[in-house]
Amino acid sequence: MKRTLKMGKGNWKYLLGFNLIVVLLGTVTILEGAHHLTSEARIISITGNDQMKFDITEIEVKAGEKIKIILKNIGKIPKMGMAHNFVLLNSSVDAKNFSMAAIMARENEYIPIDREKEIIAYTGMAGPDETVTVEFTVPEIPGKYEYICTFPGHYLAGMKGILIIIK
Ligand SMILES: [Cu+2]
Repeated sequence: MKRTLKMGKGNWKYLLGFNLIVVLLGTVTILEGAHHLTSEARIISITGNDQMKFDITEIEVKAGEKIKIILKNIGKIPKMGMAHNFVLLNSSVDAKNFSMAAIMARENEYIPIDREKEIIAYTGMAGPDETVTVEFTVPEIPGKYEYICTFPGHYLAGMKGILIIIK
């Protein structure tokens, strides 16, 4: 994943916090990995297109199931103007509000770092013919969790879906 961080006066604190999050996420991943050594992640393949739609808008999973999302951008429009990601939000998060906040996070592939606790899992941005993936364990709490693409305007255009967690 390519990241560009411009270092300004106030950015050191931000960068430090970001590094801490990366270290914490790394630790969690290692612990998760040890816990699920015997179970392979179930692969769920999704496409995104130039019409700003996911082909799959409903995914049913078991509580605590390990899954791997593979998102392919099957469009043709250059990445600057059209790219897609998969961002799974916590069940209580207002997705529309979140997508608005994400617009400001262009330098971080439209993932607002200050709202990272509202995110369960996310991929990088996929340009045309690119594929991005994320592997994670879904929450233990059954319910409906919304996933969206945070490229500006895509949520409002309908680029979203529901992950349903069942017992
Ligand atoms: Cu998109």
